[in-house]
Amino acid sequence: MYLGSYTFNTLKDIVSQFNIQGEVKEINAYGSGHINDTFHIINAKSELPDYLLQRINSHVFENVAILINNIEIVTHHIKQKLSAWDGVDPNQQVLTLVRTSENKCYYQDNAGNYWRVYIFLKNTLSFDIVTTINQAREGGKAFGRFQALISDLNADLLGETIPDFHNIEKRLQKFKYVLDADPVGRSAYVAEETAFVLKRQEEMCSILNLGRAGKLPLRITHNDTKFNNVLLDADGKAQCVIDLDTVMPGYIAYDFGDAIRSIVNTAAEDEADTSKIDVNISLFKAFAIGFLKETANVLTDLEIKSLTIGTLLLPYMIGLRFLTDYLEGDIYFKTQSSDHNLQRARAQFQLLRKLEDNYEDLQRIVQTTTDEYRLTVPINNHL
Ligand code: ADP
Ligand code: GN1
Ligand code: MG
Repeated sequence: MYLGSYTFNTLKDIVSQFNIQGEVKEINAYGSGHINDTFHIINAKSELPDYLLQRINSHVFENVAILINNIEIVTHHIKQKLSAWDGVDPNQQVLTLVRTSENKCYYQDNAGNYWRVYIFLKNTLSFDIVTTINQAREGGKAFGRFQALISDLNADLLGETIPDFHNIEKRLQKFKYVLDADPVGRSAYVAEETAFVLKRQEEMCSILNLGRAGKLPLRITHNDTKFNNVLLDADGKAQCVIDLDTVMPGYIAYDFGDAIRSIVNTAAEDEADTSKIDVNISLFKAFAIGFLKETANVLTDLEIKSLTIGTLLLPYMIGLRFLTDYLEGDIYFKTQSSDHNLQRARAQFQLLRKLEDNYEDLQRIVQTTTDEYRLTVPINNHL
């Protein structure tokens, strides 16, 4: 078993700080996230739960107390609502944090690392690439339902776990600063990408500007709606939205756009051969159907219009973040090679070009799907 820089015994000691049931049998590194380190803790007693141990990246998340508090508020709110639904087991559909013997939901080790433990949801899978219409629809349903369930939660209750996370103006400022400072001598390699970024910079601020003008409501959003942050059950149905570290105030277009970025791409997020990258319109439609069935009656008309803008903004923003990290010397995202972040940025910008080519079609699909659900689904049908 590969445990990175940790040994089985170190991890077992950390797990023992939490109120877990049973006995640790095996520990395996798990998942393909770019930020945290994740381990699957297998219970010697198979009738008892397995656990998911995570080292929270405190370089990225500077205030772990706020982060954990946000997760507690959101998971509690959703569980309470789901407990009123027939045939739903809230503990299977929402993450459950395990407390430490000191009654906290995280543990800080002697080296200063922060750890948390969730109950592991057995017989679930997450996917980095979407291959079927069913997966896309279930992804839409999962993120749409997540939004509908928290739409009545007061955004003031939650803190910002990463300040200005989706503030594109600040992201652009930082990019320009790093490009100019050129700390690791890579600026010369990004002329084409820089021109691409600068050409679109004004239009990419439209959601931020609409929000500032009070035209888009600030909601609680997930802010990391990559498809691999949904767990599907053994029948391929959406079971649970995970990776709640960035749940904080935001605009709904961010969640729609980030999910679309990861779902409609015919290639991997970091595809080196950009000719393989295209937009799968059938997957877009399926995601929109799943998402809007849950949210058409929750979102305002302008929010609905903003969704397609979000499908352009999010690949732009994450491409810009990858590019900035490349210029900074790969200090934020986990990378597998020295030009991995540049390759990721190029792939996201290519996806954006393809989304731009299809923009009118995407807008039409969002609007017609919304109109259909506004006619057929009663308001607050499952809230
Ligand atoms: P990261 O921030 O690194 O992306 P995630 O919280 O998304 O970390 O977890 C990494 C992977 O672990 C997920 O893609 C998923 O496959 C798996 N995972 C996360 N939470 C659970 C859970 N409660 N039960 C089962 N698997 C999980
Ligand atoms: C990171 O943790 P993970 O892999 O789900 C990142 C997201 C990016 C994503 C790109 C906290 O998400 O913002 O969109 O990588 N998370 C953070 O794959 O920065
Ligand atoms: Mg994740």
